[in-house]
Amino acid sequence: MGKRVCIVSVSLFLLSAIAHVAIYSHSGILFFAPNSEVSACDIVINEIMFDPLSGQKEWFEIYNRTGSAVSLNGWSFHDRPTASGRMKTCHLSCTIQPESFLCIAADSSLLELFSFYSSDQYVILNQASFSFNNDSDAVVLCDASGKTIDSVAYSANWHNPGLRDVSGRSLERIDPDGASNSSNNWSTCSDPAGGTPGRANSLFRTVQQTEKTVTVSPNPFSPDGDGFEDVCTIKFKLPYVSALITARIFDVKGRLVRTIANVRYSSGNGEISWDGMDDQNRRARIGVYILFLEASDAQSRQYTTSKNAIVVAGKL
Ligand SMILES: [Ca+2]
Ligand SMILES: [Ca+2]
Repeated sequence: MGKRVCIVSVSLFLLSAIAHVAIYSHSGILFFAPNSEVSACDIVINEIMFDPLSGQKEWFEIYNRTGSAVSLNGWSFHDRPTASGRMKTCHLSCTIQPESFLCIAADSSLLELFSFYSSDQYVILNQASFSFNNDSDAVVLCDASGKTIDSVAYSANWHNPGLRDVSGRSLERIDPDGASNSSNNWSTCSDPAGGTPGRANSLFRTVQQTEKTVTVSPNPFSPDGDGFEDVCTIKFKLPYVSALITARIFDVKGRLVRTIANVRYSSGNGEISWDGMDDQNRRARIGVYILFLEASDAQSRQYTTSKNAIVVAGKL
């Protein structure tokens, strides 16, 4: 039985390599999808971790913009060639699912930091030559014929200028349909984990928000620990890709009750919550409070504020 599985695997590999078909399984059934000609930017470079934390290695993520699985057998990627034309090339042998993300990692260290729903979301190459420079470099993705499908020549300057330390944070593409090499289409991942390998980017958006909205729900809320409406969620949509958020709760006399976010880096569409406790970890009294939210965008150098009333309710 094991031998038959092995022969079938080898046959499938050869078939996929020779005929450039994508072979993928769904619910235990094998599908064969011919790789109709893959055009430039059908597959895009979507996220790059070029300056990982110590003990971690580089990775990058690609996104399949098409509705078909694409075999990457025979594909390769390389970094920026030196003046003498030398470059580090790594070869691929895998498949990317339709409208899906695939993280290509130098080694398995990222599995210590990031979780994946499925092994379809990443490939571990274990190729010693896989690394990218921290100041600037390029990621060039080529198909089996050597045609460039996408390339990004990034710079560390593409990170959000409002952040002091960006090591361990990836650069994320904001819109997969947007330009590959526009610094406006890239910025620092806002996910607390520092990256979003194998899934949609924290900064992903296709349409730029033009108006600011802040909603509080439930409002009133009753933080009495009975499991019902104990926490209120503050959702904000800002006209920025990302922002530094400060959110404070004041009582009606203007006294600071609680700082719930202090210059926290966030995507422009984000949320924070208040559990009804004050900064001394005491439960806030029943009454009306004011949420004062400040958001600054270092990239556009814009700043906005909003005020919302929040009512803490409870049994008298
Ligand atoms: Ca590096
Ligand atoms: Ca991602």
